[in-house]
Amino acid sequence: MSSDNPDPVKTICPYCGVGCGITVQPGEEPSDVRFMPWGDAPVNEGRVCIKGGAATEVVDHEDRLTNPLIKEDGEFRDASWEEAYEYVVDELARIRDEHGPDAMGFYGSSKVMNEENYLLQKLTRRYGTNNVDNCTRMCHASTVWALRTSLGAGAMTNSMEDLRDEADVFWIQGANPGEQHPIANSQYFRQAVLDGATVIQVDPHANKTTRSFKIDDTDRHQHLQLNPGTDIPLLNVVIKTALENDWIDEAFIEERTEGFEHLERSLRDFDKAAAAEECGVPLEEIELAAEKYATADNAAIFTGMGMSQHRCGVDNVQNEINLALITGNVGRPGTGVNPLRGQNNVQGTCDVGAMPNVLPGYQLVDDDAARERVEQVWGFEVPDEPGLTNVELSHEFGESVKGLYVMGENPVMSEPDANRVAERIQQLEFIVAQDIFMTETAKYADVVLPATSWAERGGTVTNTDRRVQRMRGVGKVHENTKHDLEIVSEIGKRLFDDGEALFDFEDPEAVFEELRQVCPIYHGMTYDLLGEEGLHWPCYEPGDEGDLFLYEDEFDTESGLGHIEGVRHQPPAETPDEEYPLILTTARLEEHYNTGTMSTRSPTLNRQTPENFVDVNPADAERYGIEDSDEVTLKSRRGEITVEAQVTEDIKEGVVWTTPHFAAASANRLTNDVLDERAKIPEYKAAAAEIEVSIDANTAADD
Ligand SMILES: Nc1nc2c(c(=O)[nH]1)N[C@H]1C(S)=C(S)[C@@H](COP(=O)(O)OP(=O)(O)OC[C@H]3O[C@@H](n4cnc5c(=O)[nH]c(N)nc54)[C@H](O)[C@@H]3O)O[C@H]1N2
Ligand SMILES: Nc1nc2c(c(=O)[nH]1)N[C@H]1C(S)=C(S)[C@@H](COP(=O)(O)OP(=O)(O)OC[C@H]3O[C@@H](n4cnc5c(=O)[nH]c(N)nc54)[C@H](O)[C@@H]3O)O[C@H]1N2
Ligand code: SF4
Ligand SMILES: [Mo]
Repeated sequence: MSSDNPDPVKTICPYCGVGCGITVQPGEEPSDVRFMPWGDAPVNEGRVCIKGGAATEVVDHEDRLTNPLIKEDGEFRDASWEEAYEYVVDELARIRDEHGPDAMGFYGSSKVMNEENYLLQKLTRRYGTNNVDNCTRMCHASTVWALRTSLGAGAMTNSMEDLRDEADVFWIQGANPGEQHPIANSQYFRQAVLDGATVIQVDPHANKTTRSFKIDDTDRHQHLQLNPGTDIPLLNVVIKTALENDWIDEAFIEERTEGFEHLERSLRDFDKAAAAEECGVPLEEIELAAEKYATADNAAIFTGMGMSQHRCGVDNVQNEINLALITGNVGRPGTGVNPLRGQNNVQGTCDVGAMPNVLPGYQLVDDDAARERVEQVWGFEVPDEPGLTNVELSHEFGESVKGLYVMGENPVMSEPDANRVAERIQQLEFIVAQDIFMTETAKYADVVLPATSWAERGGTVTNTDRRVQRMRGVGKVHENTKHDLEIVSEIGKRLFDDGEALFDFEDPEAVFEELRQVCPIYHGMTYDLLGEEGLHWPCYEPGDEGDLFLYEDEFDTESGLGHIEGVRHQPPAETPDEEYPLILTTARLEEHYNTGTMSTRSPTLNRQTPENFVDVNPADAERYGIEDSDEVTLKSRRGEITVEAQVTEDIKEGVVWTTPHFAAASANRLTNDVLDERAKIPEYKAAAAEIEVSIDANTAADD
């Protein structure tokens, strides 16, 4: 085995969207890769959280996929790349010929680089369908929808840097940066609080974010512990309080927004006291928080999964936009509406067009002029109808959808109502899984393609504040694995008559050069210009520095105005009843990462909390006869899991809180797959549930 590049390389942490720089140090053997700090890395200046420090632990894990696999009589056997490619290409061609191109679904990956996702979505479109999506659908799809339609771009309006330096109030709703974006929290947000800023956290659960801001005994941290799914009424109380007290910015509303009258009208008969009661938070507390936000010089909103993952996800985020716009808190440093993006490259995966309704740079597939611009560069026709989103795709498995190509996702665990996903995926005629590990999804595949990991190859990724950065690899650890780029390119070359012309690229930089031509917000970037600091988009021409914050003069909407629109409360699709009297919500811990394919294999991460658990409020525990550490069965209308109970005040009474991280007892066996109508994001954050002490753990345990 040989390593392409024996020198230490500066690259980007493969876990979350903060985009911390780290150094990877190869050892004597290519497999001895080690983590080292990158002292003056642009985002984190050398600091990392527990995941960044442990990132190299999984690179040479014994479970890595090392050879292509083909399933025969229900068992996998090793295959050559030649055989695997041939099988994949024949089956993709067969499905297109027999059922048409829309019978295939392609999942891009927020764990892989811009160039690789760019190529996968190009392959999807050349195949003749727009059925390509990525985990943003389960993540910030609703946020992106609301931001795009009401402000202009589906990304953070501001950057960590200006937020740290200028924000006086951090309004953090449904996000837990203390655990999910730890370096953003410790190095940027907490720093601002040490310098005097105030934090308002809106979350049913107390967590490391809560604890990280309890800095002294001042009242600069306020936690509004609301019932899941009551964010719209809570924000309506805040907005009405701001209106009543004239804490709004009339000049800003007049000059830069539209729709204010609609919002005002929608709240005319709104009953604040009744709403506060529904939220489960005292009215005075919400009013106090409203005063802090609306009277601050610069107030910034941070929004996460607690807002986006509801069937009213778009409206949830729209109401945050409403609050920001009426108080004039957009378009300046230290303000804005800021989704902390999830995976290391979810922002980039969306930017490069791995979504069913947009081409690279968020150009709509049904916009003729945009499509024609891209077609000119590509040299083939792009279908003009938006494709299916990934949860819609899985709802169609075995129906209109017959085949699936999954690059770096694990839908059998990550999608809601996972028992049903596992049933439906078996109805497909052909599945390819391209991953670094044998996932719960890959187990159902006909062909498994082994990819190199993040530490082994180069490319670019885009972090949560739109900074495009280069990743650099130390070379292959396992000889017979291949870079995602090479795999997709080889399949493209073999599958289409014009494949050689469309998919032949010398290296990731050559792909980036093509990407720039079709993606206006990246047009001004080159590998050389990205250098070690990276560049923020939008970066239209070489030499542009990119923008730290957006919308200084106007919004990127058709009218140039920010769009305000009153929204009404829509309770979760399932609310507690006699049979299922609790509300289940799901999220994650710092040492856990999504479906656990990497984090459960990392000794440092896995030893912290190696099994799933459920947080239960002491009052509920007493009602159900549950003691701390009891094994309990948690049930919803869709399934059950057996986990250990943690009896804690951290969770609100009437609510139970667990995680999707472990295959054997994943929250997604319980979650509801109802979708937001527009963004198609599932309601992971609220389902009706019941809990009981397990009678026999062994019989209740999962298969
Ligand atoms: N350590 C670690 N870091 C990660 C990840 C990981 O798995 N592990 N995943 C990455 C990814 S893909 C993403 S998208 C981000 C996610 O990061 P976040 O956006 O922070 O997402 P969650 O932790 O799922 O949920 C945030 C909070 O929402 C709260 N919540 C639940 N229901 C509601 C509700 O109805 N209303 C409100 N207001 N709050 C609610 C939860 O209690 C939780 O504290 O993190 C990224 N970073
Ligand atoms: N109940 C509940 N469910 C949720 C959520 C929740 O809050 N609650 N959150 C949702 C969110 S925010 C998200 S983002 C989704 C995540 O859903 P997924 O994206 O399906 O989950 P991951 O575990 O991140 O899967 C990433 C896959 O990429 C693989 N991989 C890593 N590196 C590479 C590489 O270099 N090449 C290739 N080919 N593969 C690679 C990993 O091994 C892993 O299998 O889950 C969603 N599911
Ligand atoms: S904050 Fe995110 S990017 Fe930074 S080290 Fe931790 S997991 Fe990696
Ligand atoms: Mo995510």
